[in-house]
Amino acid sequence: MPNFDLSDFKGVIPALITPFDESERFDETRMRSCIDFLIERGVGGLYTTGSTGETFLMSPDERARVVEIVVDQVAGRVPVVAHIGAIGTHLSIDLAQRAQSAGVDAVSSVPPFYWPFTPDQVFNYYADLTAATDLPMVVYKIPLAGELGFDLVKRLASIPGVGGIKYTAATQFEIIRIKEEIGADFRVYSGSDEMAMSGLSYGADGIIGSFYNMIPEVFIALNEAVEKGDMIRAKSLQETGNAIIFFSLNHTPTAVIKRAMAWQGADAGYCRRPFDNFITEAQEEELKSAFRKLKQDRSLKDAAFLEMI
Ligand code: MN9
Repeated sequence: MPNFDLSDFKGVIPALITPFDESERFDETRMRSCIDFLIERGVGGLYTTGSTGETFLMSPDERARVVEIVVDQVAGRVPVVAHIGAIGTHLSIDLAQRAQSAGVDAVSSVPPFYWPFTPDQVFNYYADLTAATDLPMVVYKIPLAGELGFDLVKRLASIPGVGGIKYTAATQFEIIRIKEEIGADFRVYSGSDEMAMSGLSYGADGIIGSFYNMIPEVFIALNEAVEKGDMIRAKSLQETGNAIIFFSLNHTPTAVIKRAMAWQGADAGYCRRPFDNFITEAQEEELKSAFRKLKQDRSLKDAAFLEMI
């Protein structure tokens, strides 16, 4: 039985990284310590095995095992949502059922990708997947996996069990439209970290993203500022976040995130190839000094890791 309802899944939610060791093996010890670090920082939940979790670089058995370890380590402290998306319906159903057995609170999936599936095929994919477990489903709009137009989002929302959307897009006005036309109870998670402030101020229930592994405190403060209506403070926090995000996007962002977590005492290991890593001491030192320069040039104040390097 899940510990939480989807309505408990809110606030700042890391799209959890998956630590791999120097030989690219899943590193359970590192995973457990990263989870404790994030919960101690005050995140509202965890979203496992998504893009940031390098899910498409793992076998189905590995994905299922990561989900098991996460649920075990979280031990009911915060809600856990597992991304179980794959191109094939059967494979996704299998992952969803294994995630349910592991004890997650909800599942989520990108639409089937690579081939341009028709809206009906995407609809059927989500209908089959949602029927295969008792868990709520969070559908996922992300241009990398193909377009999910507003009409299709509305149709998907009518499937019993579909409870929300992870909304990663370059525009955000649809967040207001979703709340107006689908309903206030349909959960919306803003997925572009660069636009967390606008997502939240447009009515998103939470933000799910990569950089909440690395600088959760910046976005937790931003979320609180938006809740209080302090838009000046929220904007300043978004600017700090964006300076760090845009710098990181010029490298391999997940590799940067993993090293910056390590500097804070939560060693998140390395990425799987073909991603690359900051693996030597010299590479890591170069990354640190670039961040020190960014901190100074932009007078960045609110990011914990910048105070530690
Ligand atoms: O939605 C993430 N998107 C991808 C989740 O992984 C494609 C975001 O958190 C981005 O990594 C972030 C940086 O562009 O907004």
